[in-house]
Amino acid sequence: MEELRVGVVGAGGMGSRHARNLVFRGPGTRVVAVADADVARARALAAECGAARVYEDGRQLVEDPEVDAVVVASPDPTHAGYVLACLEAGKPVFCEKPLATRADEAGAIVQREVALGRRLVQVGFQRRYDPEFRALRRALSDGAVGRPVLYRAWHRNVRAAFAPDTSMAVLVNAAIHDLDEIRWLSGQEVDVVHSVVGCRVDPSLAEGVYDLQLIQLGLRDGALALVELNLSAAYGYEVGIEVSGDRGTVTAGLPGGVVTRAEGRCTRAVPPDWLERFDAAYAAEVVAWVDHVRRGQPWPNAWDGYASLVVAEACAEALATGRPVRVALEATPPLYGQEDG
Ligand code: ISE
Repeated sequence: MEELRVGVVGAGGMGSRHARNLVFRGPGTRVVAVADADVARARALAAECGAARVYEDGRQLVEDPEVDAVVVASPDPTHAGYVLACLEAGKPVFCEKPLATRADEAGAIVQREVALGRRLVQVGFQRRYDPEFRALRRALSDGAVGRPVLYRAWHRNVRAAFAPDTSMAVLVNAAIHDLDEIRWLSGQEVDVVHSVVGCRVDPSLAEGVYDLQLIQLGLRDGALALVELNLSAAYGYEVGIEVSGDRGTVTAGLPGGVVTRAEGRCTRAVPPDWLERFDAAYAAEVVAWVDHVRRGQPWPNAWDGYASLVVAEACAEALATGRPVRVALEATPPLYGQEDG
């Protein structure tokens, strides 16, 4: 099988992580080009990955005929533009989440793919490749807890990875994972955002920017979901979910690993960030992407990226108005169908 020649747009934390995973943990690929507005950073990553080409402008990388497929891991607001450029060039693209920062931009990507009649976009919702979350998904589909009626998720960062200037930015950069996770685990679309309330934990944030949000959702099958998102939890990075069914509960994300008993204490370590917590998932998702590129079946796909943004916008509206917001999501186009990875 021919080697896939990959170009990486964005040489920051996630771009570097994906590039290294492709080079050192992903068989059948070569990273041939790196682009970043900070050319020195692009050059350093290119040197590490053995990539010959360096660009300041990601669009030039997308158009490079030596590049077969693209990883987009630039700042969130630039994602949609690069993904559309990849679709114009007919190149498969792995886009770090979020697919866009607004639902209408993500909707334009879906429309473009539907017009092309093939799927070229995979979105970096890495939790879908985490062994523990996948085991929980299997337990649910095996009926281990009966009919799921409540999804109770938590998502805690030590501190925000960036300085959010709006509560919407918090939803789009961080809660988007939880919204996708609930869609994936339940196999349901969100029907209504019952409420979103917020609290400013980090006093350096502007007033009205909530780094702690509690999100209550209703799913189309009548099940409920509650997400606790806290970007300023200080003590470590934790992500988990408990799903209650009508016969039991199943939980992923409880502290695991080595237990130390010393000095009158019994302790387990909590990871400092998502790079450590989801190390295996990040490797698995790009390895799967390479395979998906060959089969033309990226997962999670552009529809997943779009649907989660529609819910995020409804959450922002519920937060701003204090009222429930019905989620107006059109029918899934047949191009996407019902699937699991
Ligand atoms: C970050 O951008 C991620 O994608 C992490 O997975 C998430 O947990 C974190 O909250 C985001 O800021």
